[in-house]
Amino acid sequence: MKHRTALLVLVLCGFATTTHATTWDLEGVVDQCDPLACDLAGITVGEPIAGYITADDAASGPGSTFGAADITDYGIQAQGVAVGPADSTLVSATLTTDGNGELESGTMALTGQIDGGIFGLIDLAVSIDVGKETWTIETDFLGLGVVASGPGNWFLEADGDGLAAIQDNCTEVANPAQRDTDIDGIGNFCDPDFDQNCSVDFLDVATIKQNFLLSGDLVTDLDGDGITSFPDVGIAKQFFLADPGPSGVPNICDGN
Ligand SMILES: [Ca+2]
Ligand SMILES: [Ca+2]
Ligand SMILES: [Ca+2]
Ligand SMILES: [Ca+2]
Repeated sequence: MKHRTALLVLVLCGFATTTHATTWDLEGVVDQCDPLACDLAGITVGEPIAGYITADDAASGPGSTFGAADITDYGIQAQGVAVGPADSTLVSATLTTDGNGELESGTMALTGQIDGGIFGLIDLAVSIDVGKETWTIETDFLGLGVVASGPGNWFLEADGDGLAAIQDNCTEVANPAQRDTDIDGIGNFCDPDFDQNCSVDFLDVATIKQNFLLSGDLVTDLDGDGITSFPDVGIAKQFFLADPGPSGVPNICDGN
C-alpha cells in the first residue's frame, strides 16, 4: 500500500488545568506496528509515544483508586496521530496510585477515529495497562486487530507546574505562564539561546550583557519579572555550553 496520507495532527486541546488536579505523563515506545496501518498513520517502530492523564486531586491523592469520572483531561500522541477529549471517548478507567501519588496499577480504555484518507474515518480503540506498563491500539478496520503496541511508563508530572510534558515548553522548570517571548516553542525560563542556534554559548552571554538592566518583555528576561538582571544571568549560567529546553512542544530545536 503506497498511499500515504497526511493524517490530522490534532492539537491536543486540553482543558484548562486547575491547581486542584494531578497530572501524570506517559513515556513509551512503539514496539510493534502493523505495516499497513502504521503506514497510513505515519507511525514507525522505535518512535516514542507520549501522553498524559489529569485527574481531580480529591480522587487521585496518594493511595487512592479513581475512575473515568475523575479524569478531567488526557491526551495520547504518537508522531502523526494525537487523540484527546475533543476527538475520542474515554470508555473506562480504574486507576490506583501508590503512597507517593504515582500511578501504580489499573487500566484505561479510549475509542476514537483517525482520518484514513481514501478509507475515510477509521475507528480505533486504545487500551492502557498501567500495572503492566503497556499500551495497545486496535481497530476492526480490515480485521486488522492490534495495529500498534509497546511499553509505556507513567510518571507524576515532573516540574509541578500542572502542565503535562507534551504541553509544557520547559518540562524541567515550573513555568505555568509558559512565557515564550521569541515564540520558538521553548519557554523563556529555559531559553537563554537568544541567537537560536540551539546552543547556549558566548554569543548568548553577549546578548544578555547588552540588555543588562533593561526593562521590558525581552527575550533576555528569562524569569519574567520585567527586567534583565542578575537572576536572569543566574538562569543563563545553568545552561552555559548546553542546549536550551527541554521543551515538550514543537520547537525550533526539534531534531537537533
Ligand atoms: Ca514547565
Ligand atoms: Ca523561546
Ligand atoms: Ca545560542
Ligand atoms: Ca528577569
